[in-house]
Amino acid sequence: MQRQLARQIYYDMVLARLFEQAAAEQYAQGRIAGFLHLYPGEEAVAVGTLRAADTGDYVVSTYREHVHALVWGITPEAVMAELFGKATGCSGGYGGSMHLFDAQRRFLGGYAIVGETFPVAIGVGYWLRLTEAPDAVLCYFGDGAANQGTFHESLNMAALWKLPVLFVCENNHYQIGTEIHRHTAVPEIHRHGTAYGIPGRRVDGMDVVAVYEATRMALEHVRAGNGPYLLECETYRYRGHSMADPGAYRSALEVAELRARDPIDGFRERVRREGWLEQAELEQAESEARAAVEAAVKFAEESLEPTNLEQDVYVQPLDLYDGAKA
Ligand SMILES: Cc1ncc(C[n+]2csc(CCOP(=O)(O)OP(=O)(O)O)c2C)c(N)n1
Ligand SMILES: [Mg+2]
Repeated sequence: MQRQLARQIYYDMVLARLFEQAAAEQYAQGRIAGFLHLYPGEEAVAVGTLRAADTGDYVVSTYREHVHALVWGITPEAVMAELFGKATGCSGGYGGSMHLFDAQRRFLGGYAIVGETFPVAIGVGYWLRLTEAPDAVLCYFGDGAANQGTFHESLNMAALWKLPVLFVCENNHYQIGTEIHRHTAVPEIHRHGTAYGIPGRRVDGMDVVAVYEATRMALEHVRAGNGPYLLECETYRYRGHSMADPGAYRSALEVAELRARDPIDGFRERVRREGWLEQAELEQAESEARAAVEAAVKFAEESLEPTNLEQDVYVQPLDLYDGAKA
């Protein structure tokens, strides 16, 4: 792996872990309201897939999307301010944790409804196909979302129209408190694509290099005009489903076993073994990430709340009313 890429990946994963820890602390202090779904343990999935994508690609993610937004270039300040509900947030403070958005960067959400990402992704994919654009869509979803009707309907249409969509399953084995073998008849999520002629594979989602390489191959397939691909990343979340969930349905032993396969520790060991980076470079990346998170919290604290709550809620309501009368 190239030095520059190894450094970027390490920085991304450390930033992701520290950002989410800071978000949990700020939530506990009452500065973040509503639901907050955190990503520790799953970092290799967002980082490995998005660092393998091109900057012109589109990203559609779920409510567990802070890290996708950060890797895709939304600044830690703009993400943290959005969690705080401040006007300087990437959605103007109107969206919050589950609705991060940046159209200019082609980051199209942040969706709270399970299975909502699929129709949005195939809409963009359809447009890319019509305009013969070279870009792809990365569509993230959890293992639980594979049971939704939108998943099957969208897979069918994406295959039928050969849309350039990479479906990325973040299989963390739980749908809130329900373990995967209790919520789906076929727990190998990538196999769900076979009914629609969509190729796919499962990859170790705790291994960022494996995720990166699998994504490169998958995106090559998608960009060559072959239609969609379904990449299933097996991963694990260390915390409960959201800050409201203590996660008592899992044994301490299960969590400890998965923590022993931590994606950041694993990558750091690999970097040392392969000689990709020096110890000083790792430490430098860590302190830069720490400083970025501290600055983000300060920025969010000092920012102002939005003043006009009606802004962007209605599209010229009077015009619509007049149109209806006519
Ligand atoms: C249509 C719909 N049904 C139910 C919910 C409530 N809900 C929120 S998250 C969630 C679990 C989803 O699990 P999964 O897709 O595996 O994602 P994870 O949280 O594990 O990342 C449920 C059922 C919802 N938001 N939308
Ligand atoms: Mg899940």
